[in-house]
Amino acid sequence: MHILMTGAGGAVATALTPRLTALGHRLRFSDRVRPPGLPDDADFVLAELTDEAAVFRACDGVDAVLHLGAISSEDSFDRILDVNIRGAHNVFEGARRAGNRRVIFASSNHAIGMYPRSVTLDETAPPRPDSYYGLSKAYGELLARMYWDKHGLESACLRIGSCEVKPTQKRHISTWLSHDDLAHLIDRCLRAEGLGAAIFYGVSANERRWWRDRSADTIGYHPKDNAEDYAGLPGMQDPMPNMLDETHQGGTFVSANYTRAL
Ligand code: 15L
Repeated sequence: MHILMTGAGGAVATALTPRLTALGHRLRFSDRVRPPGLPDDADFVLAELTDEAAVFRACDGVDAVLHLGAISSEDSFDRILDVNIRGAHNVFEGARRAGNRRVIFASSNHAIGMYPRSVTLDETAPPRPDSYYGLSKAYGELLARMYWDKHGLESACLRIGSCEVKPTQKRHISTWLSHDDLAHLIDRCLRAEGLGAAIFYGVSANERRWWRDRSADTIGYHPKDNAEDYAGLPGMQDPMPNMLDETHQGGTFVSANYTRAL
């Protein structure tokens, strides 16, 4: 499938490029600057997410959009509003105008970060954002829902956990998503029939994960990696210094700017 990948210069996009290519997909890249490692003959469209016309141009002529571009952690409300909220709107609207088949939206566990770690969530769990960043991801999920309900644009919103080469901290024992499993999840979302407006968790086959959805049955997502294999490494048992972060799913995003009396 021919896919526009936004945020092409980011670490996750860089890890996905060879994997999605090996899975048979053709990539168009976009970002606000040309990623240094991109080959000269790569299909690249320069687009700030805030630049509606540039985003529309980037969406033109592809089958699907993989929207990874965003500010990827907490920031000021104004910056999140411009890049993540307005940017996601430009992408969904660009995909609709271009007649793209579907959008795969990189949502985040921070859309549900205020849930305690003691509960296991499925895809029906309403958002409980832990930050402006998480709020922007919840907004993206609602955009996806509206573009399906009103315009028939299919989507999968992936509530991604911690997409890292390998787990490096205790929280990752539950939240880790390997690059191979993410590529497999995206591939399944691209190939699924009748996706509608789906929400899935981007998490590997971690024994101690907090999220379980129906993605195995509905799209054939069968992750292979398990953070338990790394649980014995140094530092992997260290709790977070702040109790709020240690007890809530979003980790350090939870206590940042927290003003409620404890
Ligand atoms: C995310 O959504 C962030 O983009 C990433 O930087 C990590 O914080 C990750 O979640 C996580 O929760 O580990």
